[in-house]
Amino acid sequence: FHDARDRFFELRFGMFVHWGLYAIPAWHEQLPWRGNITRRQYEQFIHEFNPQDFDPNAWIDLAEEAGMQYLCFTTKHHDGFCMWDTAHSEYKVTNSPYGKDVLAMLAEACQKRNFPLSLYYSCPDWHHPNYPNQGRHHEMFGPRPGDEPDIEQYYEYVKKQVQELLTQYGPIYQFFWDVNVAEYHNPAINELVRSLQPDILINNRGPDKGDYSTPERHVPDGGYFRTPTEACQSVGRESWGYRKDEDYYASKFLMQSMDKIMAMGGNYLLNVGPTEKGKIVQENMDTLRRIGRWYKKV
Ligand code: FUL
Repeated sequence: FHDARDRFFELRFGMFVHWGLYAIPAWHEQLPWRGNITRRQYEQFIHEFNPQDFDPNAWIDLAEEAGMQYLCFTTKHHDGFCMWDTAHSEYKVTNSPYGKDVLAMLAEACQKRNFPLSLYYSCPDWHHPNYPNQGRHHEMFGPRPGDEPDIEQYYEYVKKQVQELLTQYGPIYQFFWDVNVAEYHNPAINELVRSLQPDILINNRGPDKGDYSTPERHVPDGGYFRTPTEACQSVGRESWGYRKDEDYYASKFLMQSMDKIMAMGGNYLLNVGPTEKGKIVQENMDTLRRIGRWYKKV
């Protein structure tokens, strides 16, 4: 009996990429919540997004040099901005000056190179009028004029987007939900995901339980993981998106955390945040290459 999802035990090391409008202010991917800016002001960054240096092959080259075996991309972060040409929102990359579907470009490059692609998708959505803005990350957001908080309506939007993401971009390795608000359980959505791509793996942050757990910036002190686990960690201390004054970890720190996670049976998803131009900065490239030289030896 063969289960394609057993790939999880072979693809042990992946590249996480947080990329969106937040690369422009270059402070934190949760700027509208953590920073001193209104959602309305933040949304204006769509008119500046023009990543002329974006080259998906350069990202995959670097991932391969680092020994990484797959790439997980933020299709939509909490800001609600869609990095693909969705038919269900105007707040999307194809309405920016860049105008191109960056997910399509990335998916095409991954497919050509046989490099598995995973999709990150945030349940919280600070742009969509139906998202209730409740729970973690939303303490200071009330509804805006015109908002109609309605989780059922919002989930209809999510389903339509899932349908696009899983039918128009080729085979997807994993669906990385981010932080669903616990009371909005909805098993039908993961069922939809599985019906569209039966071989997909789904993480445990979605509207229903998934296939694997996702400890974040955390290395347990000994023991081993009792269920399939993919730990995630960013190269910087402060942000997952690109940050101008980021305090980057030493490669040694990252190697040690990766080494421990893997010894406990976990996979390791290491994050970089490309700049507003679409480039991964030199310092991160050096770190990833150093990790690659070490990882390929051990
Ligand atoms: C968290 C998010 O809130 C962060 O912004 C980031 O995306 C991280 C990987 O997951 O829960």
